[in-house]
This record gives sequence, structure tokens and C-alpha cells, in this order.
Amino acid sequence: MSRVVIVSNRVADLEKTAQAGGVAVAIADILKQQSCLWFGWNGKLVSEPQPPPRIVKRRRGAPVVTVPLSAAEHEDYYLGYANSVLWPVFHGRLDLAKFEAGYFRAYAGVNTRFAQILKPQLRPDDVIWVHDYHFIPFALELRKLGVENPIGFFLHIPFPPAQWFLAVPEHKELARALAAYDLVGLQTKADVRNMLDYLQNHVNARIIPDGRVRAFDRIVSIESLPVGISVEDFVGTEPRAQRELEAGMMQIVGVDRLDYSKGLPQKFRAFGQFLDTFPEYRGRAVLTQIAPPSRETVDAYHDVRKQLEELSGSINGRYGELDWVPIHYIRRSVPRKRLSSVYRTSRIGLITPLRDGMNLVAKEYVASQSPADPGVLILSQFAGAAEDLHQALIINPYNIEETAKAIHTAATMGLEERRSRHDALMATITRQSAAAWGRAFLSKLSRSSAMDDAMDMYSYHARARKLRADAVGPQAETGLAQVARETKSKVRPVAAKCVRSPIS
Ligand code: ADQ
Repeated sequence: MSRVVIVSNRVADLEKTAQAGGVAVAIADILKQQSCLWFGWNGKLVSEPQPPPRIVKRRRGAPVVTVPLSAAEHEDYYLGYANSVLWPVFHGRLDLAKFEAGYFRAYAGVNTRFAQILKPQLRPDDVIWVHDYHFIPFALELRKLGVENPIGFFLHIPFPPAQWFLAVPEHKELARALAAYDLVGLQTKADVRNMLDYLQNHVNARIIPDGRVRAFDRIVSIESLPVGISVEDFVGTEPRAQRELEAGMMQIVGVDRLDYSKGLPQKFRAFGQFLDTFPEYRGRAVLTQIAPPSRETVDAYHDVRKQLEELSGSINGRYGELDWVPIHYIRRSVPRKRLSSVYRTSRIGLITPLRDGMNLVAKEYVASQSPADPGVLILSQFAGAAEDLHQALIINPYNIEETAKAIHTAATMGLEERRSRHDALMATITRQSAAAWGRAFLSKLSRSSAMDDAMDMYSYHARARKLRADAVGPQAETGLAQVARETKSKVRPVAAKCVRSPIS
């Protein structure tokens, strides 16, 4: 099988760090299954230009090629365009987007530079899989350098409705860049609808009979491929944390990167409202919220952190007792093994994003439950996961009262209903596992680029037929040779053969 070259913003050392980020978790699962090379930023900042990086073999896991960023690139590409323009717009926070800062140049520049660094490492039969919004222009940059390998892109965050996307001054450049891929994978069907709506109505794209999209003189497949988890990593863990919980205490758990898209203030308020409306749970329920900080130097992240400190302080101050603190707010990473036992001992998983590509925590919570006595998942309708996890209690996180009532419904739900909901959720999560996601993406990518080759051959034959009709003798032969030269290298030998033999 050919090598898969994974490109993502951050190449993490999966042996050293407790991961707190869905993209790294999803990539770690692909690396387990394929022969891979992983390429991206190593997390370091440097002031001097560096020599070209080499492949580094790791003791465990895939070999990597990593590149440092300059401080200016980090500021304008990573914190700037990626996290202060694309992230807020794609999560519906146009009010937070810094459009006027001129970050796009640095974003495009890093994509160009990284593509130039990767190019010499590529083999002719590599399949390239680019991840997330940091690298939308990556395929276009590789194509400019003559790379013709199959290139797929997966967007881990939601694709916004056209009206929001149009707010990005460079929306057309981004759309043109998306068309340079053979396959664009999105988390949900709703994301696919948003992207098609934008492409068809704003950049004149057309859906061709085989279902793919013709845009900017290229043909690209756009598919919903919901990301999954390695179910076996979460099933059957020992409920160690139970001993640490007092008997009769009901734990509600939330695990999120500290991000304004995760609806954490709404979650804290809903829990406060629950204690207010159902006082019998005072002293008997705790909300354990694990939320490691991320992107702290971006103002909006600093603001949400401050807001959460104030809210947890005020709820704990208002309802807490000497022997009971209602909200356990933990701002650090927790080893994944430990995480599954925290999920397992929590009667409720409370997931309240205001907008989220998928939300792996929802799936991890369900997979960790004991099938004999499972807990209940409360899930925001705005998480991509809600498109398929129908048996969760689906809530609107903006509606604090509704969420507080859902906590009560979950707390009082009988065993039979909990089991039947859990069985159905597990069936979906197992079917849509990380392994299934990786396989589906790579097989769609190879199918889509094979269709491209077929299209090339088809268009070669069509043009050749026209030339035959229009011209005769040596003139036609020269024309045909020209068409063959223009055809992609993969079909060139076949096309050249056609030039030599009569065309029917
Ligand atoms: P994230 O926004 O990072 O991912 P999510 O899908 O919930 O969100 O993934 C977080 C991952 O990090 C989970 O696997 C979780 O276990 C882990 N994690 C979070 N906090 C942790 C902590 N304190 N300690 C240890 N581990 C922690 C992005 C998109 C999502 C999409 C994923 C994958 O924003 O919508 O689901 O990519 O595509």
C-alpha cells in the first residue's frame, strides 16, 4: 500500500504529551493503521532561517518531518489568520474576527514555504492527506510545484453558512484553493450543504453527473465523513475514580479545550439553574469541568477564561457548603487513561458547544460507560456529533432553562431507558470509529483521483476526436501529441500510445 503523508499544523510527540486536542487525537488513530509520514510545525519558534529538515524516525509511531515557525509567522499565520479569522468565522463569531489585520499574507506565505519544504520528500505513489483550516491553500501550493499525487483535505471544524464565509475578504482565494484537492472531507452533511451552497451560488461551481463538483477548472469530491474514536481505548476501563467520589454523589462531567466555541459559560449557568430549580440536588451533585487552556495569547480566550473563573466562583460561593463544592473546575490536561475512568464514573456527560465540528468527547463519554448501568449524554444540537447521536438528550445550549431540565431528566432516567439509549449510541459510535473514518477517507480519495484520471483520458479522447475531425495528416499528429503532453503524467503513457494508434 502506498505511503500516506499526513500534513497538519502541529506535529505532536504522542509519546510525551497528554493530548488535549481533537485533531492530534484523530491523527494518532490514522498513524496506528497506515504507513505514514507526518509533516508540520514542531511547536518551536526560531529567529534564523534553518537548514532543510530531515525525516526523523521515532521509537514508536510514524516518522516525522517538522519545521519551526518564525515569531512573525506564529503571530500572523497561527494566532492571526488561522485562529483570529478562520476559527471565529467558521464558528459563527464574526464579531471576534480580525479581518483588517492583514494576516492573509503570512497565512499564504507559510503554506507556500511548507509546501516547498515537503516537495523533495514526496514519492510518486504517496497519497497526501492535509488536515484542517491552517492549511487550506496547501494543495494549490503543491500543484504549483508540479505535484500530481492524490491530495485530500479534511476540515475538522464546521464549514460555515455562505453568508458568514462571504465575510472573509479572501473567500474566493480559499475556495480556489479548496478546488485544488481531489477530495474535501467535512464532518457533517450540514457542512457539505453549506459548502455546496457557497460554491454553486458564489463562485459558479457546478455539480457534475458523477456527484463531484467542477470549480475553478478542477473537479473535486466533497463528502461528509464524520470523525470517530478508537472505541476500544475507552471500553472496559475500571471505575477507579468511583472510590474518590463520595457515596451518593452524582457527577456530571465536561471535558473541553478552554475555547469560546465550547459553550462553557452556558454550561456553568445551566448547572447553577439546575441547583436553583431542583434544590434536592444541592450537596448531591457536582459538575467536574476539565478545561485546559489553549491559544491563551488571543484576547477572546483570555476573556472566556476570566468569565469562567467568575462564574464558578459565584456559583460555588452561592451554593457551596463546607463539605461540598458544586463546580470542580480543573484547568489542565488529564492523561487519556484517567479521562476514561472519569467519564465512566460520571452519571451525566454534559456537552454544550455553541458550534463544533464533531466533538470527540461526546463519543468518548458514551464509549466509556458501563453497558449494564450507563450514564446519559446531554449534547448540544450545534455539535456535529448531534447529526448522528440522536439518542442523546439533545439541547439548545443558549436555552439555560432547557439544559437545566435536561440535567434533571438525565438524573432521574430509569435503567431500561438509559440502556436502550446507550446501546443505540454505541452502535453508531462503533460503526463510525476512527479506523472506519481513516479507511473511508483514503478509499474515497483514491477513488476520486482515479475518476480524475478517467476524466483526463475521456477529455483526451474527446479533444483527440475533435482534432481528427478538424485536421488531417501530420497536422493532426502534432495536435494529438500536444494534447498528450498536456495530459497528466499518470495518463501520459496511455495517451502517447493513443497518439500512435488510430482513435476510434
Ligand atoms: P477539539 O476542538 O479539540 O477538536 P474535541 O473533538 O472535543 O475538540 O476533541 C478534544 C480531544 O482532546 C478529545 O479527544 C479529548 O479527550 C481530548 N482532551 C480535551 N481536554 C483534555 C484534557 N484536559 N486532558 C486530556 N485530553 C483532553 C477539533 C474540532 C472538533 C472535532 C475534532 C476532531 O474542534 O469539533 O471533533 O477536532 O475532528
